[in-house]
Amino acid sequence: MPSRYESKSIEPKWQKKWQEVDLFRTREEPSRPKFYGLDFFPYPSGQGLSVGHLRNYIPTDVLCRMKYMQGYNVLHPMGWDAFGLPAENEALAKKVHPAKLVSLYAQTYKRQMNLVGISYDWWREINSSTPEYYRWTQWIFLLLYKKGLAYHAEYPANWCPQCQTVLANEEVEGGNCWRCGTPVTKKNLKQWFFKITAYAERLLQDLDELNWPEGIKMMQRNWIGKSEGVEFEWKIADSNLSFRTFTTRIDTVFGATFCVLSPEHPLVLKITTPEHRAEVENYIESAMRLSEQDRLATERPKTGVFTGAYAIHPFTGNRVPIWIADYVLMTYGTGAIMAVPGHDERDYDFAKRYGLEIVRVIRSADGSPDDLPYTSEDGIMVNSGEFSELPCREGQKRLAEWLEERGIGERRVNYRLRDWLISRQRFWGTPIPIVHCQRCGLVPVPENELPVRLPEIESYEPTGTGESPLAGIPEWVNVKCPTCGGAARRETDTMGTFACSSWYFLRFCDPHNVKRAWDPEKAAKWMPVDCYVGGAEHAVMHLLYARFWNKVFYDEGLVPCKEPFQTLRNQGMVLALTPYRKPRENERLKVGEEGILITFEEAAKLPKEEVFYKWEKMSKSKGNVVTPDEAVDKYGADALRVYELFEAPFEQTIQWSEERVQGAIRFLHRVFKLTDDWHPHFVRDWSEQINTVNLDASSREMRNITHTTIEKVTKDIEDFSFNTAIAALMEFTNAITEKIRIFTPEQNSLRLAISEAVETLILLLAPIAPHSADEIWESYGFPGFTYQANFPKANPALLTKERVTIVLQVNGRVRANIEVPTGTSREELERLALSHERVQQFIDGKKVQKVVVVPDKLVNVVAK
Ligand code: ANZ
Ligand code: ZN
Repeated sequence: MPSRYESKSIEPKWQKKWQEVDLFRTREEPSRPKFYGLDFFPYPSGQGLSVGHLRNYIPTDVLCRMKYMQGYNVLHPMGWDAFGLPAENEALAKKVHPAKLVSLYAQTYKRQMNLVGISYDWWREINSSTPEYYRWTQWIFLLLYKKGLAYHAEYPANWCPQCQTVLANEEVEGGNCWRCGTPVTKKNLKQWFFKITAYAERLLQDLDELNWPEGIKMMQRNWIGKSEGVEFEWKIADSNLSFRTFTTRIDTVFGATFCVLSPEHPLVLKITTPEHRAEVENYIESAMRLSEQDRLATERPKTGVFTGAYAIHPFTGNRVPIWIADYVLMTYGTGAIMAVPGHDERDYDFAKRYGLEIVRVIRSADGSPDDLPYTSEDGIMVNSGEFSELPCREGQKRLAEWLEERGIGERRVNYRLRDWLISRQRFWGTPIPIVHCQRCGLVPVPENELPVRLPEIESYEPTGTGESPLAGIPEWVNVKCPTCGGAARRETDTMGTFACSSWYFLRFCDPHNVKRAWDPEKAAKWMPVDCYVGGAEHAVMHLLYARFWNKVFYDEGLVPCKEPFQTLRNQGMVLALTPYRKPRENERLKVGEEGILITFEEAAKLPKEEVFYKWEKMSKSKGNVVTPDEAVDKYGADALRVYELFEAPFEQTIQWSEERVQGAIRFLHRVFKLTDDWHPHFVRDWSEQINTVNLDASSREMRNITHTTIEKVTKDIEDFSFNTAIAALMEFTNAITEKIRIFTPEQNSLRLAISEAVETLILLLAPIAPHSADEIWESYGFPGFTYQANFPKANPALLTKERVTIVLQVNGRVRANIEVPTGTSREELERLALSHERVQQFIDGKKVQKVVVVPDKLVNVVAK
């Protein structure tokens, strides 16, 4: 029996044994309930994993292992999100095919995951860049195309000049490329889109049912951005043209003193008068250079130009000037607004800048001060003709009806959500299975010709013309039209990787199917994912796209559930201490930096006052990465697991600490020591006898501790409260150690109770520190693996303590403790307190005025 946690000798041994019997191969016994636990599938980068990534994988592993031991069929798969720019860029730099790189990196990831004992079913491993996988991504593309949910359209795409590719709106962060930080520009290209907007309302409504972090749901709601308002028509003065505006505040319409069209609005050049033409054209050109994000930035000064044209106000008949300004977007509402400077911030700034008329049409309801712009919707309408003195909300209804009766406007719902731009002008992605024929137009590649394979090529250099490198391979591009047999060209764009990750959770249900993307019956067995775990950075893109596709599949009868991910959890990061040197005189720093990154060796050589440290996310560029390999070598996999779980609540960021890992090691040593002190044959026969003998008080107490620990650990793991689960196991370990210390061989009932406790400890520990648990399990002579044993179940009859400690106070100060049976009556507690020697001593000579009794806790005697 080992008396210490020796990671080096036990961990490789158990990993090998698990692998030999394919222990984690998914069980599919029809009589059992199912549990699908999933980690976001990673892009396997050349850097390999850091201990930071494990904060995602270890907790899911603990939950999945527990569920399996509880009798569930557990699906716990892993795969690679292998397409995409990073691999392509690296392939370019290293002149190696991206497929080679990716499979190499995936092997490293897999090895590192195994190194910490994650229980993935590798039989289900998938790689999104293999033809066996992307064939079905293409099949799904065609399904969407057939349903009218994929279309080809000209669009001023976000263009990253550095990556030389188009970016989705979601990939633009503050006007910059999310990947490389370069400012994003616009480029007009024909692009493929998925019509996610058709599902906007369902994507919004169904969020309510999900067990997701509230913050992520909020971000999705904001991204979908539903707003209810009124759309109505404005006639242009002295012409038969008109335009429509969308407003959420029709109650302010009497304050509309001008209108603003987006610079891209098709009417602009038609209505601009000759004397304003040059200025308008200049303005349009400068606006085109800005990203949507820049144009919306509230802190930017509002600029615009007058077109020379006027519109007729539908309520007052007044002539109002029509301007163009870049803060009005063509992609939202109607691309034109009624401007109400008295009650809208942006319109107010604009009117101030250009000296346009500002009128008040809303006042506060209670007469409280209300400077302009006054934006509250709780006010009263004024200066609004027959609608004056109506509360805003009432007015909104009446004004909408007025417009509807006259047929010049109607209530409308608008969404901020845009269609999903899927085209990428890159090589390393799923080819879009479409052929362009001069005669037939867009022709889908017939299903039996899928996959459209990526060609083997020498160079993946982007063309920089906005076309993918595939366009430079005539043998691949030039094909016969599947419909008419004439000359045709393949689509050369590939799909962004969010296509691959929008259905991979379904492929895991049926990973080797060569006839279908997945068998709907298999999906019906496993879906939805019961617990999905990953970083919060996927709040919008991945999680919204995957929900959208799942809904399309649901409508097709391919999946059983409206939502793919029932429960979502976001793990905290692991930060590493990173040394910096203070800048020297005349030394310039990059924006956002406070010092110069140095290594620990450099830091050791510098004078103390020149060095400072920061806690930062682990990354290769910072040189602060701790790899699983190093950590496992130094501390052991189980110690690493315990450390990461115990250090802080699951969602919280932790600071990597060698000292604290030592704490985890000490805990594991204590467990080994305890089991070493407890004879194996004791543990083997307790269960038959424990219900037949009379247990003494000490044994009953042991059993109570055992069963309350089972209950707590089970619930805590279920709730992702791993740190408190481990805290409970630490206390449990101490309690057992104490009982073993006082145990003498003639105490037969205590022997049984301790044996139960020891076996329970091993099994409760099994999901958390599986190598150690199996080692102890074996040394006790139990067959197989802890993974195959039943997870302990708490016996409800043993959950209440038999005896409790009551604190006795006099005038609020603790004077004594007594032990009584749980549930002792108030009267009896009062009697026991008043007759207690120590209490009597303190009330001696005083008059008892009151006795406060809190059953099972305390008695306070108030005496003066
Ligand atoms: C007049 C008005 C008065 C407005 C007022 C607001 C407050 P949400 O809630 O996000 O849907 N708007 C409409 N289309 C626009 C576009 N293409 N580009 C920029 N702004 C646009 O916002 C709707 C409001 O945003 C609309 O209501 C409109 O301004 C503006 F006191 O109309 B409002
Ligand atoms: Zn054709």
